[in-house]
Amino acid sequence: MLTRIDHIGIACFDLDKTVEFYRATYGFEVFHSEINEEQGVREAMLKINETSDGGASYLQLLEPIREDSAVGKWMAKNGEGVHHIAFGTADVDTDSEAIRDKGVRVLYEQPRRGSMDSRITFLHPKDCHGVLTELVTAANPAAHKAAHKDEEDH
Ligand code: CMX
Ligand code: CO
Repeated sequence: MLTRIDHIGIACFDLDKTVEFYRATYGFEVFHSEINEEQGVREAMLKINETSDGGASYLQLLEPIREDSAVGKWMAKNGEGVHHIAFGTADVDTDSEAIRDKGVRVLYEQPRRGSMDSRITFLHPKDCHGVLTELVTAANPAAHKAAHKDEEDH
């Protein structure tokens, strides 16, 4: 079951400058950053809020590290902007197979590694009314709660 908006993926030319924009304008801080070689991106996750399913919602800022990556190719055509949305689920395998059975193209045979060791897959934008859609299972949904509790305890 899809239980939250996990993140909105935003393509940008300069990750550091874009992070600074979100910090200075809205006060959002970087929760996590990494390079995902397979996806061809440098990325920063800005946590917006925790969600009732034990997860959280983020903005995912993405800077391509290769022109031929999915984000690099998209930016060559569109410039900066919203690249995809991602729904969170406790079970990406079951949910993506159920969606595949409905005739929507799921881009990966098996989910792959996403941000913060999550498991991710994508649905083809042409089968989703023009929206590239990602499904995400967090590495350890309970970890969000544990981290938050720790903050409260101090
Ligand atoms: N949103 C909406 N439409 C999109 C799109 C997007 N992000 N990316 C491509 N499209 C559209 C294109 O506009 C094009 O439409 P037209 O034929 O009408 O022009 C069509 O889809 C095909 O696009 P393309 O430019 O030829 O690109 P490809 O088919 O080579 O790749 C896709 C498209 C979706 C298969 C590829 O981007 C992909 O595999 N994406 C999943 C991986 C990914 O996006 N990784 C980066 C994020 C990582 C993360 O979130 O962690
Ligand atoms: Co994403």
